[in-house]
Amino acid sequence: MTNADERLGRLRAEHEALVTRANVPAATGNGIYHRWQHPVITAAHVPLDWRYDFDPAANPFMQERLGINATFNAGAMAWQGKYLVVVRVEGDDRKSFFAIAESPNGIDNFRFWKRPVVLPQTDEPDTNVYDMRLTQHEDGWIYGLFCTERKDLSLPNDTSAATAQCGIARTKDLVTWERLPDLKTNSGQQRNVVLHPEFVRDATGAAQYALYTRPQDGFISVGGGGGIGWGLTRDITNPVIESEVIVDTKVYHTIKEVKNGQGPAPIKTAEGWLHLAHGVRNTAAGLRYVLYMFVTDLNEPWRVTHAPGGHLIAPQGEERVGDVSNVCFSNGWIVNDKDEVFIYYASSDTRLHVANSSLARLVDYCKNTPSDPLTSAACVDQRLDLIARNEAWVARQS
Ligand code: M1P
Repeated sequence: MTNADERLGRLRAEHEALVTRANVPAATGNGIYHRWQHPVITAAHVPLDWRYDFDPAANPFMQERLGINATFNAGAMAWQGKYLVVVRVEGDDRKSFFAIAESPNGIDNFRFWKRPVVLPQTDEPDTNVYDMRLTQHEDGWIYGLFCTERKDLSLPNDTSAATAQCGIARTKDLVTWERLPDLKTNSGQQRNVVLHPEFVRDATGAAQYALYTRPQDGFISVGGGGGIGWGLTRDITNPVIESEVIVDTKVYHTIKEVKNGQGPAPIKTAEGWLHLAHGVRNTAAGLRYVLYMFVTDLNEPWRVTHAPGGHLIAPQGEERVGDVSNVCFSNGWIVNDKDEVFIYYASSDTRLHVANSSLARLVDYCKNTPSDPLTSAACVDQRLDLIARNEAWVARQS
């Protein structure tokens, strides 16, 4: 046996141990959701044959030839009895691509399919693609909407100048993807675009596809734009949104002061559409991304009916550190047949985690968490009210 063979044997054993490691519930949660101790997918979960040349003649030191830097921001859906995520896999070369991994229980044993997703190109090739949102649409297709990023050719001397737009692909089997034209809107930049799962009818009863958007002026800064938008298009094979209304705006001195964006496609419940989103504020240490929820009306999904104040999930402990520190981001969640909800969130643009909850818990959270009263004095009033009600409850027990 060569040194290369021996090293490959060790790599394989370590990889298998990692992929099959049981996850462990974290300490008592907040009653809303439960965190788990281990990330569900890390760069080390990526199959060895995507990274190493196994032939000792070609790779005598068994070096990693195509390294993986990070695995994060995953779309998600239930598929053939499995929990499936379409992960943003980022190579050491900074280019992201999509790859599907599945788990029997949603919390551990995630294993990548044999090959990454082969995404067809449009006439204008993508430089980078990321953050796919999966939507099982009532038209029968599974759509993947993602960010396609290209060099901003209007600024040839600025090597950081980029434009972000919404790319669209669809599939029936998650193996073969059909690429559709990129979404056209009146905004120079778009990220975090998500397809609503149902048609919305116009006054004549004609079906329209509905999309959550995030109009923005610059590549990083949303500028005067921003907020989670809502737009309609009749033809998804020629997707054009003429006008967007803002569903959920950014607000001064809140968790979404600088920008926000829709997470996964919303979940339909009897109480309305449940939305998960990210909110961003600035700090001396840079941007801080947290997750929050809101509910929109069943018949008018662009109208917010409940907006619990503050964040649902914020980066904690080791989650706070990574390539882009202090970030929680989610573009995928799954509801199983027991109405349990699995929220796949990434930390610091580095690895993927799960938090599990249930529809009943999340609806309760959205309906009964007070909204942000926007001033310190009003926040104190909220707490005084809670304390007074608790004192009255304790008194009634004695
Ligand atoms: O780096 C944090 C996140 O930044 C972007 O999100 P947004 O468009 O809301 O600023 C995205 O690039 C996302 O992938 C990334 O996690």
